[in-house]
Amino acid sequence: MKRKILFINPGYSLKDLYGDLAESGNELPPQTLAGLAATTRQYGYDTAITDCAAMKMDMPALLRSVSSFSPDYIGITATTITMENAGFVATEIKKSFPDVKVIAGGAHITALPEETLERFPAIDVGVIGEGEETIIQLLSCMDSNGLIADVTGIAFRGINGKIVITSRREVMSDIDVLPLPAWDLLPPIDKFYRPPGDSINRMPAIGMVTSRGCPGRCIFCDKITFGRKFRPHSASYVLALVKDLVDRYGVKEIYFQDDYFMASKKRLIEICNGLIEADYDLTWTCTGRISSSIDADLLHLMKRAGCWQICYGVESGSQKILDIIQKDTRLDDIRECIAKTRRAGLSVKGFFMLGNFLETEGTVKETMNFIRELPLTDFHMCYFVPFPGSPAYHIAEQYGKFDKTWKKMNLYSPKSFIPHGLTEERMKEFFRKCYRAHYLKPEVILYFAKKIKNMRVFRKLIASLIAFIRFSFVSK
Ligand code: B12
Repeated sequence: MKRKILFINPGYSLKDLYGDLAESGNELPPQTLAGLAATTRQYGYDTAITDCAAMKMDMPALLRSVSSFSPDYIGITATTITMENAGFVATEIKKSFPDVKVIAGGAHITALPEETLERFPAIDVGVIGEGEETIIQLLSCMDSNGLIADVTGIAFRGINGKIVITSRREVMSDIDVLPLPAWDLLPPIDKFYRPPGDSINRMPAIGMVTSRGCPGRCIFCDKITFGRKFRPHSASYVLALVKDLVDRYGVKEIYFQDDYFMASKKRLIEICNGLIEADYDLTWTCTGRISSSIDADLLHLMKRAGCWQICYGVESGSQKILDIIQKDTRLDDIRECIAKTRRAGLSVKGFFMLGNFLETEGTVKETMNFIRELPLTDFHMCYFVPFPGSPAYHIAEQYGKFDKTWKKMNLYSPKSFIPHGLTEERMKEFFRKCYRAHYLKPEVILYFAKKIKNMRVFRKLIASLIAFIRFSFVSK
């Protein structure tokens, strides 16, 4: 009989993830689980996904869904901030279904496998790093009651309860061998997912990554899952991914959320040419990295291919901060790249971080001035958090007060890291001022007013606006 695996995206509250900005927060189809599920299905496992986050499922509903599918294995995904919840889900499932093997993976367990297994005895096995090859080797080993110590890339409890960590699995050299994500196992994309109103113009929409690894040296980024070598899907694979989403799910907009979507100019040109040729009713946005390789021809081609916005990681308006976080960019390069992108007729969203190492009132003021100066159409700021797995995690105590409690590692609340010389209150105040510096610019208000083309966009923007007002002027 076919063995069964149920993947779970544990629930979490948007309030926990996005704080006072929860109303403008988003829920996107989890590519992580759709990808892993496609792999286990390809290897003959009866596979299902329960996305508690999207379906707003409580524990009794989740336990009912486990009971009705009756899996042999449970696979749970978690980042640091969702780990407590994932551990709770594992614990409750184990209480009701003690024979089910619980496997967990993701950014958090990859960074802290030992601590996580010690804290949550209900997790039988932790998968470290890239998951597709490991889960197949692990399941086939467990199917035949083999020795899981022979499986590379896992953490588990040995005979005396001591945590054993096997050797790290090499990352895949060719990720094109992976099957297309099993989006069909998720709840319907157009009904259950809530993309960010400001970053998505049309529905149904999806966010996804098309590459792994990033050569950047930024110390705030957790890169221990995929490493620093850029390993992209080929342009033809990406075009197949897009075709599948357009043809089978009616997707009208895609947000390419790769760490470095534009890293290969050759691949990007091929993707754009493929999209122009296919002539879908599709628009898209992507992440970019400030670089001199971005030229007007490329930007115009992207626009012709349906791109309407590029999101750049600006991070700070202080060169001193950019240097300490190893962003490898200069303020003038940022100015030039953003101006070039706007000249090509594309919108630009700037991502910023507050409370970096060496941050002072002076550097925050530089950032605020930079926000006012740059011709950004959209803006996003979060607090700097030294996540496990990032280089910053190991040195944060030198630069400020660092609370390593997992649940506090939230990018929208300054509870985890406060640089020397600043306080939580001052950080919150600056945070609100930065948001105001952008969203109260007349040209930005006009930009958003022009976006109101239908009731859905209107409702989403109003909800975001109320959240913004409450957050900028009312909340403390
Ligand atoms: C896109 C993205 C988002 C999107 C998610 C959209 C979506 N479709 O779900 C949004 C914007 C919503 C988001 C939110 C957040 N994100 Co985010 N996000 C990413 C990003 C760029 C890609 C994630 C992705 O889809 N990767 C592709 C999949 C295939 O990779 P993966 O998830 O790592 O899964 C692989 C392995 O980890 C493993 N695996 C994972 N789960 C499991 C489970 C099992 C059972 C097994 C066997 C294996 C396994 O196998 C998978 C395949 O190889 C990553 C950085 C990156 N490059 O991965 C950051 C990243 C995951 N995010 C991060 C963070 C911090 C957050 C937030 C906490 C931010 C916040 N609000 O405070 C939230 C948390 C959301 C959550 N539910 O956990 C950090 C996590 C660091 C950490 N130690 O926790 C990362 C690593 C960024 C970074 N470099 O620092 N994020």
